[in-house]
Amino acid sequence: MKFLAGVALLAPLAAAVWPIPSHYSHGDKTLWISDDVAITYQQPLHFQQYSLRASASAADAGSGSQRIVQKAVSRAYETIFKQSYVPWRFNHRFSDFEPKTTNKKFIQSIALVQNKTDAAGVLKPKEGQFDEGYTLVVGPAGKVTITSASSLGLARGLTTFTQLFFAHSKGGAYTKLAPVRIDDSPKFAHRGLNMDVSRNFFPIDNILRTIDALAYNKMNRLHLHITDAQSWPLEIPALPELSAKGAYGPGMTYSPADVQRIYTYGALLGVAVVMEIDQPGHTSSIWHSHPELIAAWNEQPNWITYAAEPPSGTLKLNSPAVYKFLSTLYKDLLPRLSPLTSYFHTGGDEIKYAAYKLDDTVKSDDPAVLQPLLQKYIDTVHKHVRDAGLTPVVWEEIVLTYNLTVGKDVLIQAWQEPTSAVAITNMGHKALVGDYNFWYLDCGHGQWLDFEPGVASMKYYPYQDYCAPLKSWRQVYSYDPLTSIAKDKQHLIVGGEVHMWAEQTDALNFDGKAWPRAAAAAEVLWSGAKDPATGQNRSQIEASPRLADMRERLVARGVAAEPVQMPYCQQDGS
Ligand code: CP6
Repeated sequence: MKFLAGVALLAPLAAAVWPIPSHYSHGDKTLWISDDVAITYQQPLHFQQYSLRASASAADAGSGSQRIVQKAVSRAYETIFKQSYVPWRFNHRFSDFEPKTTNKKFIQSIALVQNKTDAAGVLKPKEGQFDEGYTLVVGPAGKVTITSASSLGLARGLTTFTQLFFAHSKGGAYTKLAPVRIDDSPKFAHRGLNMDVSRNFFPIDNILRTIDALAYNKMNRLHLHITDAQSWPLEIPALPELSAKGAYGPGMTYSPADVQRIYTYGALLGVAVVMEIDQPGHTSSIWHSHPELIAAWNEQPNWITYAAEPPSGTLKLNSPAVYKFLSTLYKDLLPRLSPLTSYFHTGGDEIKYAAYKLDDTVKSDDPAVLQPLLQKYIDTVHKHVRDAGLTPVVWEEIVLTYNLTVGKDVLIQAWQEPTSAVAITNMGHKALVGDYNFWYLDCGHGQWLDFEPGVASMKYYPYQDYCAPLKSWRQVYSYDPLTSIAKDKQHLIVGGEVHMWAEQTDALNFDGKAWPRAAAAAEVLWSGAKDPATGQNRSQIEASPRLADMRERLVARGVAAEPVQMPYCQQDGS
């Protein structure tokens, strides 16, 4: 380490604890860990004992809290012993950095101590409801204690614990950091990734792997943008024609069992799924099964007058048939989601008023005519959402562009400029941030086609990549969700999301586009953008080798994350 004296103290030994804990101190002693180390899990009303290895084959059973902790322990076992993270990629190639294998001292025990009983909805966390903070102590004699007020906090602590360990070239796993003391808690409650699975189809395993990677980065929300203009992959048993005709093809749909599997997998990892049905715009895919519900369908060549992207098409705004459709849709879908999440996203972005001039139930593009119709629409949809016990999430245009009124419980998702989050919080609303200039991970991968309104053929998709250039991990990392937010409004910034719109993303390139850049956002959201010691944005020089290390750990768990830098940078003998 030749760059910064202050960094040099920490960097050579600090394993990739990512995101960086609030308080982290450690020594330089070696401790080994055996896979039969005893684990105890203690809550006010529960006591359980097993070993790390036994956790891997334990049944998924018990209370929500027990299932969460059981899953976290078996993941820790898999991570430390099965994913063979190799330290020599990131250590001096000529030094004997590995500890001797004689006279091994072992971790003696792991105590998971939960000092409060989880609230009843442990599988459906909501902002402010669960304390994900934890304390992790590795004592000098090898006694490990992780303490938290919640099962999710213990899971976060176990995730950190795995990042202290390396696989040894002669077998076994060790840490060189003992003793350790970490006190850690998240800065923001909502730490998410928006995954668009409509523009391209993503098989389930891709979604589950993404949830796993999110949890490993202590992110806790997967926003599933599951329908849009181009395809409707979501199976609705009460409306089977929707996906039968609106999906890209057979086998490119999500069945109720698939949805259940995704939600359950997320809930047990502390990643609440926030499904979005975008509406009333971005609904052209409904036309294939219900043409009578859609206005301004695929208006060519002037699609740009009617929609943000082709094909144009929007749900009619003053149609009893649309309201009946919405009721059938939500009565089928929402009760299946509500046991496993607290949120449902009702979309609302990028409406073009001109589309309603072609809507036979409206025949107007006058905002004064449209505003009350939009208000009735959103009130109806939000009533369905609340009746199912869920909290609505909407895009910023609902309050900033169409001037609609929504409840103060609603999360308003900003995406345009820091000024959006400022305006939302000044209205007293809760906001999620994710400015496209920083947190749109799809940007900069597009081809630059000249904008040609006359191009009707979808074979030459006229998508303009107007958010180029690509956002580097440094750009993502440099974004502070509290930018320009007044002190007395900062509590309304509930968190944020990075976005992966999928016009040019599918299962083959998703991992490399998402990771490790989403990890950069994860650290901002968990640890805060500012270094408390300086009040300035965190050092990218400090973060770089740590993120490079985290990237190796993501690769070890099957995520095809892009490299941060060359191994040479950490092997150059300096
Ligand atoms: N799709 C939907 C999109 C976008 C949005 N909503 C989008 C807009 C601008 C940029 C990138 C993506 N593709 N449904 C905006 C929330 Cl630069």
